[in-house]
Amino acid sequence: MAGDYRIAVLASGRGSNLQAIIDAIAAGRLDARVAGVFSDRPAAPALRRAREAGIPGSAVSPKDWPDRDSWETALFERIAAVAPDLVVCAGYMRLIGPAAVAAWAGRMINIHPSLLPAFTGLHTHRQALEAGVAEHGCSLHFVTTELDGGPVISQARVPVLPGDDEAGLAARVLGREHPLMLATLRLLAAGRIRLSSSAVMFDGEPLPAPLRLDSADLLHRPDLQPD
Ligand code: NHR
Ligand code: GAR
Repeated sequence: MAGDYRIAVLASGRGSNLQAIIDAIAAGRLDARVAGVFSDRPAAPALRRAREAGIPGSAVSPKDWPDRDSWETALFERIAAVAPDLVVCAGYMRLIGPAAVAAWAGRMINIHPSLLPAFTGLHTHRQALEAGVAEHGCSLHFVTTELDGGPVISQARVPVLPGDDEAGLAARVLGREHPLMLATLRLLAAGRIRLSSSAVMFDGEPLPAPLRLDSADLLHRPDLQPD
């Protein structure tokens, strides 16, 4: 039955990844529904995008709560109330604490703008330019307590070109984030990707290397490519 797979999106800002998900579902390119959008920032454009799409949106601001734990508990209670199959962190900018990580283990993913394990944390495009790498990109990984350290599901690569600045490189990466997100969500919604104790399982086998997005919409196993 169409749209049974329920996705909750956590976003702090712009929400272009959220928009890509909303648009793909509306166009019949992803068999799922966005059950709710959640933010730590009431002014996040992601919440406006949710509203415009008729999706329930909810802001839980840390400053309205006495401490970090009570705030995060309230946020994840709201998320749990929409009964998601998957929580997608898409530009969510706060570290998620161990209780929420444990409660959603194997059911929470994050998109990160680097080829993990390279360049964790913030300002990844600046980090890539300063390191002088020839390739950069984005990764989707399961969220664990280790920041940007959870098992990587899939990646897309872009070249770093002469004359690139942070904004230009970020835009090139973002152009691959959206198809990577959609292709990966399709596999998750179809039940083809799971997290075992610590390995990513793909079609029942441990994934030896992240899936790779090599064309507009196709994920490949790099270990099975000629390359
Ligand atoms: N939480 C856990 N437990 N594990 C991860 O891998 C997470 C996570 C929460 C968010 C996204 C991440 C990224 O992809 C992410 C991954 C925020 C910071 C950060 O330092 C770093 C990485 C990421 C998200 N945040 C500051 C903090 O003190 C606040 C920064 C700010 O408010 O501007 O939480 O890059
Ligand atoms: C994306 O580039 C995402 O990879 C990055 O923030 C941007 C959000 O864009 N995530 C992080 O840096 C996580 N710390 P969006 O709000 O338009 O989807």
